[in-house]
Formats: sequence, structure tokens, C-alpha cells
Amino acid sequence: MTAIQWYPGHIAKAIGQLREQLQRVDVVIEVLDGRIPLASRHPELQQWIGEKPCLLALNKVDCIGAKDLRAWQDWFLQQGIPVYPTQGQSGEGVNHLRQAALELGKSVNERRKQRGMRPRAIRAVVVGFPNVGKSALLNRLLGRRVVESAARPGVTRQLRWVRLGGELDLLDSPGIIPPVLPDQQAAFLLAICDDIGEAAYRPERVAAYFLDQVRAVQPQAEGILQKRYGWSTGIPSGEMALQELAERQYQGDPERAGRQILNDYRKGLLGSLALQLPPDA
Ligand SMILES: Nc1nc2c(ncn2[C@@H]2O[C@H](COP(=O)(O)OP(=O)(O)OP(=O)(O)O)[C@@H](O)[C@H]2O)c(=O)[nH]1
Ligand SMILES: [Mg+2]
Repeated sequence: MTAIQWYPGHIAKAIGQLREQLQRVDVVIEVLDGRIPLASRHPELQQWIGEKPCLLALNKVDCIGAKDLRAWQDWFLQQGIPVYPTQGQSGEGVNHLRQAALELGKSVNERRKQRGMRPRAIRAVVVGFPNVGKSALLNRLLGRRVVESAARPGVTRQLRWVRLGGELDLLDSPGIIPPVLPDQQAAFLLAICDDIGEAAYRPERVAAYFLDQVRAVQPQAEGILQKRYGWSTGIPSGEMALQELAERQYQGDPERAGRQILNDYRKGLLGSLALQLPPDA
């Protein structure tokens, strides 16, 4: 069984540049995929950031249920981490995030004032795993479409400062991911959510994992899946369900069946389904 690993060259390069730029920023905005908040949190980022103020944007929250969102907000609060639910597409929650970033960066200008210097724009970097919606959020924070944002991982390839002469300067950065993914369950979740390149996995295996995961964390959604894919009740595993669907509708090709299911989920056609719940929920 081959493990899921994905570490394209542009990411290795981006990490070096990002760590350099981190010295120059006032505030770090880490963007998480709201469907899989823990699997999409970069394990080394906190260490790189050091004492810099950091806030979390829990993005794509339109893709999860209201109850699960509340549970995540409570959980992060318990950890003492400020978290801001956002929707990069509609812009929902972005004003709160902007205010929080400005508030966290405020001390910069207080210090400058004491030294008789003029205030400058607060510098914030938007970081996170690939395809979690960093560029979409950045465009929303700025109020216009400045950087490219599209539905596949690896769209942003270069770090780019966007200065509009206002109170906030923003640095867009390519999605980053650790060189190895030791937690393969998390790697499967990243694959389901299209947060790593599709060359790194077999869609049929990832789709089968998805079906098992939905059954484990969102059992109420099983009826929706059965209806949509014509399954009878009691198919014991995601793999068998996928095989059955492949034979019935895809000329025995589980890869095509798997792709269909993953696309349906990513487009929200299966409903709002978080795939990770807070550890104690
Ligand atoms: N449903 C939903 N989709 C979103 C949201 N925010 C962004 N997207 C979509 O997610 C996809 C990825 O968005 P990008 O802004 O390119 O993500 P990124 O993190 O910059 O990706 P890379 O540059 O590849 O690392 C796009 O199709 C966006 O429209 C959101 O809140 N909800
Ligand atoms: Mg981007």
C-alpha cells in the first residue's frame, strides 16, 4: 500500500522564502480548511512564527454544519486560540478577521508614535495548506480581486505583497505542507478536500475512505448518500459500496466512481459535512 505524500518543488522553495518574510510581518493569519481544521494545521508554523501575533481563519465554514462550527469555535477558545469563521467565496466573516488583524497589529504604530514616527500600514501574511482559500480570503480582505484563486491546490506559486496604500498590507503565499505526512489519516482527509495534488493519490481509495469517515463522524448523512448513489442499507464498508457503484454505473471502473463521489462532496452536493470533529466531541 503506497502512502500519500506530496511535496512539489515550488512548496520547498516557498517555505524558505516564507520564513524570511515572516521576520517582516506584524501579524500572521493562518487559514484552515473548516472541514478538517486539525488535519490542515501546519505543524511547524507556530515554531517559525515565534512570538508574533497569530490568528486562525476557519475558512469554508459554509461546508460544515452550524453545530459542528460551534463545537470547533468552543474547542479553539478552550485552547486560548482566537479563531475567526470565514467564507472566502462570499466574504462572510472577513470584516471581523480584518478588524482582528488590525487590532493585533496596533502596537506597531503605538511604538512608532512614541518614537515620533508616522504610522504605517499593518503587515499581515496569509498562510496555510494548499487550496484552503488563502487567496480568496486575501481578495476579500482587500475588497477586490487582486490575486488568482481557483479550485485546485498549487495555484499561488510565489509570495506576493499586495499594498493598496491603506491600513493593511497583505502577503499572499503559496500553500505549504510538511515534506512528509506521517499521519496518513490526515493525509486522506487532505486528499478528500482537494488540499493536496491529485497525482499523489488514487481517487477510489480516497473516496472509499471518505465514505467510511462520513459514516463515523456524520452518521446522519448516510441516508443522503444512499439516496444519491442508489445504495441499499447495510453495505459494510466504503470500499464495497464504491465497488458496487462502479459495477452498477461506471462499467466496473472504481476510479471513475471515486472521482464522482469526491467531486460531489467538494462541490457541496452531499450537504454541509465536517470530516473532523473536535477531539473531545
Ligand atoms: N465553499 C467554499 N469555497 C471556498 C471558500 N474560500 C475559497 N473557496 C474556494 O476554494 C478554492 C481555492 O481557493 P484559493 O483562494 O485558490 O486557495 P489557496 O489557499 O490560495 O490555494 P493555493 O494558492 O493553491 O495554495 C477556490 O475554488 C475558492 O473559490 C469558502 O469559504 N467556501
Ligand atoms: Mg493561493
